[in-house]
Amino acid sequence: MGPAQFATDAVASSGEFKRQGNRFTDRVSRESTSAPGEGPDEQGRWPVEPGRYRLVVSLACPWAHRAFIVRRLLGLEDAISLAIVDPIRDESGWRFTLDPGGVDPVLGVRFLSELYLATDPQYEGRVTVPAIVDTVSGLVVSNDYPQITLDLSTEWVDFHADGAPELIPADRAEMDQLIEEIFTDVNNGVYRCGFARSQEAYEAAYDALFARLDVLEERLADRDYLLGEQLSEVDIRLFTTLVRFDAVYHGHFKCNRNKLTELPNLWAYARRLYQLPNFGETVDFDQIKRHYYLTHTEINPNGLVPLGPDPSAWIR
Ligand SMILES: N[C@@H](CCC(=O)N[C@@H](CS)C(=O)NCC(=O)O)C(=O)O
Repeated sequence: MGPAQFATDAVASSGEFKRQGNRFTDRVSRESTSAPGEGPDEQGRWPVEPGRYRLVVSLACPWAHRAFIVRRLLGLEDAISLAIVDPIRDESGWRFTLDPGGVDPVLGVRFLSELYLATDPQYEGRVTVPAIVDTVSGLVVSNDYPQITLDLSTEWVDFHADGAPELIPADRAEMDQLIEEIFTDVNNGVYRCGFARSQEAYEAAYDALFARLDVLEERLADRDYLLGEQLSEVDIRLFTTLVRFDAVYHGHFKCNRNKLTELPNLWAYARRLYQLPNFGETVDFDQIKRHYYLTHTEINPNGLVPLGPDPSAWIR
């Protein structure tokens, strides 16, 4: 897929934050016509091969956190390996400084940008996680985070653990609508608050965020999960924003009409998810807070990282 539809982040004249598109939109797909070890077919489909691909995440990043959770829930740890970048980006971007010698042991690089530039030497956008990387060629297959998690469910089904949850319902319409609303107003909404460059843009994002949270609060009055009694992909997408809400978004991004803990159904729901196997263990509040408060120096110039809130509330 060429860069035609790719655009970098922008601030509209209204001061509104516009997120960049995803540059690498190939997929690992059961429909690939490529043989094992080969690159993508003409439609950008790479062959499904356990042990071949590496998922690069930051534990701080809500978009990467989705993939980290889904990979574990589906039991794909042996099929798709995992690289974790340092939560602090410096001028070189995401770094493999948590690994011995500062080098990813499989991909042999120090910076995620090396892989992006090997794949597209003209790349000028932000170098983002999550990314799926081919360990054979060292090329980036995808940084298309919404598709990455869906594909872990649908394309890797032969490698799912016994009893793995079915995260995508047969009829997707209701889930897809929720995904869209939650992306716009909540997942990306918190960023639109935090990165707004005008009072009007901030207020519009804030109003949309809390209006949506009010709707979700009501929806969760009579159900355990967003679609009813069964966990699905959209729960994971909401969870990774909710778990960061009081620790980061409430203060750092000025999303402060309420704390999550003041919205009783959402708070009970978020804790219910946190306490499921493979959810709470994936949450690293220390990396989350250090990433946001130390990386966005324009909105937290003194670089102090707050000590609270007390994370033990999540397991009560
Ligand atoms: N690929 C998406 C979502 C992923 C994303 O934004 N990840 C963040 C971390 S939460 C990132 O990698 N940022 C790198 C940067 O801003 O330089 C995007 O570009 O907006």
